[in-house]
Amino acid sequence: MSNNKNRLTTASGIPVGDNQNSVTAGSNGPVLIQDFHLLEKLAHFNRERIPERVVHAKGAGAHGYFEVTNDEISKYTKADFLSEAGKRTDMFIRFSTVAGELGSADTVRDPRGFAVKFYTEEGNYDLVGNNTPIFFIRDAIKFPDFIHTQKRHPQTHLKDVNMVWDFWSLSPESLHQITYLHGDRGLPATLRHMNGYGSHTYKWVNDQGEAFWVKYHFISEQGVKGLDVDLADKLAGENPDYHTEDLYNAIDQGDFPAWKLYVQIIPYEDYKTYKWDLFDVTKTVSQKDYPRIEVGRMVLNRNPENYFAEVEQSAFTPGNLVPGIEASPDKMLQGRIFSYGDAHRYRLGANNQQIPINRPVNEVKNYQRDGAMRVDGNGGNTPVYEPNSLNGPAEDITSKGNPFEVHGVADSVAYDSEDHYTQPGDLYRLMSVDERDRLIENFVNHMKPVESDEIKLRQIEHFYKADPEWGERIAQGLGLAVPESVK
Ligand code: HDE
Repeated sequence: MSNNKNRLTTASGIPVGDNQNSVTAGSNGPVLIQDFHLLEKLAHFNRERIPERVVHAKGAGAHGYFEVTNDEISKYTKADFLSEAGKRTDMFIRFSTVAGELGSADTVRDPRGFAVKFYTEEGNYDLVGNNTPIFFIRDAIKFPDFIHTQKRHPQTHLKDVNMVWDFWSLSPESLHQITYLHGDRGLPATLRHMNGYGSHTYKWVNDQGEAFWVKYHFISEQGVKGLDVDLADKLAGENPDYHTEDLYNAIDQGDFPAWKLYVQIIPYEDYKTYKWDLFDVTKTVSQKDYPRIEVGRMVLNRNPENYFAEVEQSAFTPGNLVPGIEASPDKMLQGRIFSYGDAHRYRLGANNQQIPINRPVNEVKNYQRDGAMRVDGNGGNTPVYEPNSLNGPAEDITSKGNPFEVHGVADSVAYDSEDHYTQPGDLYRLMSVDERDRLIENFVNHMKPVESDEIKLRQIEHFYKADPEWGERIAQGLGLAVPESVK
């Protein structure tokens, strides 16, 4: 047997004799079907692509660690990885754009995914957020429709601003997020110069069973910087992977990006009386009412070895909630808890959590068996049912979720508040003069190609209701007048 340790093999480990020439009958003869190496290479090549994410398809990832910096946090949650200052947990993050396909440009105006997987000793905790603290809609039932408007027109297969603005002008709850989106933060200079947010309100539960509502803020230590619109357009053509390259090079050169994690802690009972619906993800919660408390620091210090293995195959779900962290009744969060696991089973298979990047650091013990790509020994000869008298893994009552009261009748109901204007108006008025000028210009340029004046006027009404100056300036930019009916 050859002692050549670097010899080429087939996927079954069989040494390959010739990787340059197919086996043929005579030098000019037909290729022989027995050339198994040729068949395997071509057949595997045809199967290299897996379904791309239906949203957030283009992304960049990095490994790092999270270190708790505040001992006080364990007052609010029993989550083990947050139990004491100095405790470090490995993590993996994937940044992404939302609407573009896998090969699309980085420097486009779009929210950025900010998906963090904490490999805690009590299983993986996934905090799957964005670089904006809010979202366009507040009920999961509208998500497929919304994303259809962000993708390609069914006939032309082109991006279509008519769909985008028709949907947004008919969904006034989107006004807050589209204002973020058309401001400086909608086009980050790099993935390192943007914040991350959990967006939803989540629930923390401490050792005494006391519950609190929380909002997560990852604040960039690099600062927050927008990208000049003209430069962004240029980069989208010249270097569509500009953000991906920047993140990789920064880490490769030891310039490790870092974020401080803060939370807003909201007393449980406040959900009944607070001026805004804590479970409406189109609204923020004022830091004057609930100041941010520091939790820890996230540092990205290692690039993936292999993009497909670690970034493309990474699977995050808001359903991965470790003891001490729970969902709130936010309809969007509830919908997401189903959707992500379903997306992973479709994209990566029933055993996607066994793919190394998704595997927890603690031991998995359950009665799930079989399924495609079962590569963890499938539980060996251990019991396959529970309860059992064979000392198989059993539930741990201390990990039970925190009970909470529910009331009302089962029905499809709209949110109580239809105030979609106060918070966007406040955001507009908070902006500096030149930020506001850029915002108006971005909106006008985006809306100009819309064919229907009816859509434009409908949207202008929303701007006007948030701030009359805002509405007037957009109308002027579009060569229209604010409808008298709204004045
Ligand atoms: Fe997502 N979202 N989303 N989303 N989302 C997905 O899951 C979904 C929403 C976000 O890097 C998908 O694995 C629904 C809000 C990120 O792998 C899918 C709703 C926020 C990523 C999905 C939302 C996000 C996704 C597609 C409305 C910020 C990329 C592929 C209820 C708080 C994660 C996948 C990664 C990916 C569903 C809205 C962020 C289709 C149903 C709000 C960062 O399951």
